[in-house]
Amino acid sequence: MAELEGLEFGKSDFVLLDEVTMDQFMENLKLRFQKGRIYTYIGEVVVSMNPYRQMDIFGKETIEAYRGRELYENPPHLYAVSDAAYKAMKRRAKDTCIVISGESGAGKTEASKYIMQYIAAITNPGQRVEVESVKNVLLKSNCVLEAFGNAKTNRNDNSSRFGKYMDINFNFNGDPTGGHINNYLLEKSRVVHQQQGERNFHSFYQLLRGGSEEMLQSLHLQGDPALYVFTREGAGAAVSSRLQTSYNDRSNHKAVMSALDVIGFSNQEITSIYQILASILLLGNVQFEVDGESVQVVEDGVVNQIAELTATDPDCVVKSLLYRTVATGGGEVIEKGHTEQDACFGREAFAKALYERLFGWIVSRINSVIEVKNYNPVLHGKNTVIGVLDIYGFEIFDNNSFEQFCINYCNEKLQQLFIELILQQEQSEYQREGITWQHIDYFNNQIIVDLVEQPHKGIISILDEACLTVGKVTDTVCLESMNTKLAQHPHYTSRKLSPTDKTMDFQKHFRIRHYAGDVTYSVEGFLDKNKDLLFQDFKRLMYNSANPVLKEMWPDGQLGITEVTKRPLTAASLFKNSIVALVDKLACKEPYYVRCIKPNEVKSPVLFDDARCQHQVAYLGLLENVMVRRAGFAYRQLYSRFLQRYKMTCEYTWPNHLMASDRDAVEAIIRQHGFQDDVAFGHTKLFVRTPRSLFTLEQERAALIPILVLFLQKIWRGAL
Ligand code: AD9
Ligand code: MG
Repeated sequence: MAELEGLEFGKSDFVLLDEVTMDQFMENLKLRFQKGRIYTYIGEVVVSMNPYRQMDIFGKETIEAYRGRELYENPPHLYAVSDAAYKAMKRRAKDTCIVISGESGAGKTEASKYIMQYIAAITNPGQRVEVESVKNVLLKSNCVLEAFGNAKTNRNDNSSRFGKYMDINFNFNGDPTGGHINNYLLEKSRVVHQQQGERNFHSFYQLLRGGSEEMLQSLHLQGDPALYVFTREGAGAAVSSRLQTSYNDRSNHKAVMSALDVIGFSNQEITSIYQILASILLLGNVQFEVDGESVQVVEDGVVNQIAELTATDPDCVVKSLLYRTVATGGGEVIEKGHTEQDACFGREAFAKALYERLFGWIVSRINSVIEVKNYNPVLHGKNTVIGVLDIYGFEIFDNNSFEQFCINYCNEKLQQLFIELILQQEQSEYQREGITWQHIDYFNNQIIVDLVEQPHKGIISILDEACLTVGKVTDTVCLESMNTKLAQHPHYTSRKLSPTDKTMDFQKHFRIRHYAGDVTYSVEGFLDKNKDLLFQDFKRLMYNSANPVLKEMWPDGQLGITEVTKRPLTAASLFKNSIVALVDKLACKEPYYVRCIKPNEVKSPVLFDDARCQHQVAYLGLLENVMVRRAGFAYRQLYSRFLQRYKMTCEYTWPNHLMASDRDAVEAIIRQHGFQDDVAFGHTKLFVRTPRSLFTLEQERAALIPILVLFLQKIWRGAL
């Protein structure tokens, strides 16, 4: 348990509260926030408050103070947990992961960057060039991914619009040898539309405001976001963060260009990235008009520019925008002209897909640079991993759509993992080991996870079914079906089920009672977003581009219309599968948790909004976490393992014991050190309440080892 801070700063570990009540928890959290102490532990879990101001606790000296130290030796900090994850990985060859959770704007992305900086700072003392280069790419990748994957929302000026899980690989020395980034569902609908007060992805404004005149000219752009339909809505939405510098579009453009270069993108690749961005902006300005029976493009000039930027034929671009190739029942292939509505739909789908593929390609390019190369387990030992998860946080907007549904489902899954790992496993282990233990009740959100993902009955299944039904199934029809099938579910409400609720329209809305609060979703656009249809003509157009970079992003464009799979997985199912895989990946690692809390809605560094904070503490299950922890034990180990490590610290067990069992021998060690009140003896394991006892044993062991080595050397030399 962390100490080393005066009591005027409150308790540095919630486990030390006099009584575990919500009032005491909140009092301590508030006091610490007001005193500038943004981190507090619950055992090994870090509760982190967003300070909304620059703190001077991330410098080199602080890093040095935490390097190699135990959790309780310093005041609470992200660095201490990062070090714990690193030590577990290095000493015990364990794969570990750091899971950062909390709602939108709570500070997850900032935390993930500090964690990575810490790991980079404490590794590779020998300054080996290849390791330095891996670290450099890992750090620089943040800047690029934020530019392309983050945007200003009404919750957060730099909101992650994609999920990121980064594995860092280490060699037996504990130095990073590579890494891998997994990205999850980018919110691509933002490319074509933003809510009031929000912006498109940063990358567009960075290019328009930061690109040199020469660059913009070559891209057929003018440096004003108000000129482009896709950036017009967000053009006036100033990013008013207190950390002004990090949101300066112009300087960020420079930083991204230089990061791309450092990571190893070639000039041609960098040019292609910006050509694609420009093409998307220009696509937004393509207009259609109805001319008699057919639909035409209003202005050829823009289309010619798009063709030039994508290295394609202008006629083919026009054709893809106005026609679609379809296979008839008889196997005949024909071209069918779009209606104006279809043309607009196609153009938007194309713009979104261009951006999504560009983003995916950037991630895979970064991965190809940092993937572990020439790895030989026999030569290099076990390759261990630390994973860092920074994903979009739970969000509620005025208008919540398919994207919020996916994001919030993902947060339900992560909460479920937390419950499984921290609360459930802990309790069941005590039961299994026969340790006296008082059961703690907590809300298990599995019921909400099921509501979303259960086969046949869950919302995703109902959506998929509607998407696969031939004929015109509308969003409203799908909503009807959900309302009927889910009428009994305690976490689902339709307007019909709650007829007095005027905030819901029965043709449009449904509500889910999430673990973190009630969210009303507008079903409009759900089916289209779930189907995620992109006409094959666009894919073929891009595959036939003379630009090899672009061609590489569209391998499926080589398929003929009759070869295209008729029923690809829907967006929701793909997302579900990727999140299930993520959870599996996390579940097999030793987890460390950072639980982020947003102090207020107005980005103030001084305001502690009691109600908002208490709500977060409640739904994150932090109080239950303290209870479980307090009733519980910080450390546990199999008797045989414990004995092996510490037998040298006790005269009755060194070099071998004569007792009936390992358990008895461990008891002898514990008694000799006077720790009997701090432990409990399970069936197969020893449970230690506070880490301090363990720390004493570790210190004794460390002091004895040199004496032992000397002793053994003498034996070998025959001196004894
Ligand atoms: V979202 O789910 O991606 O929308 P995050 O990632 O939880 O969200 P983020 O880390 O982006 O939130 O933090 C939001 C803002 O809070 C940052 O842009 C900073 O202005 C501010 N912040 C967060 N953490 C810190 C910090 N440790 N020091 C200073 C911070 N400012
Ligand atoms: Mg974020």
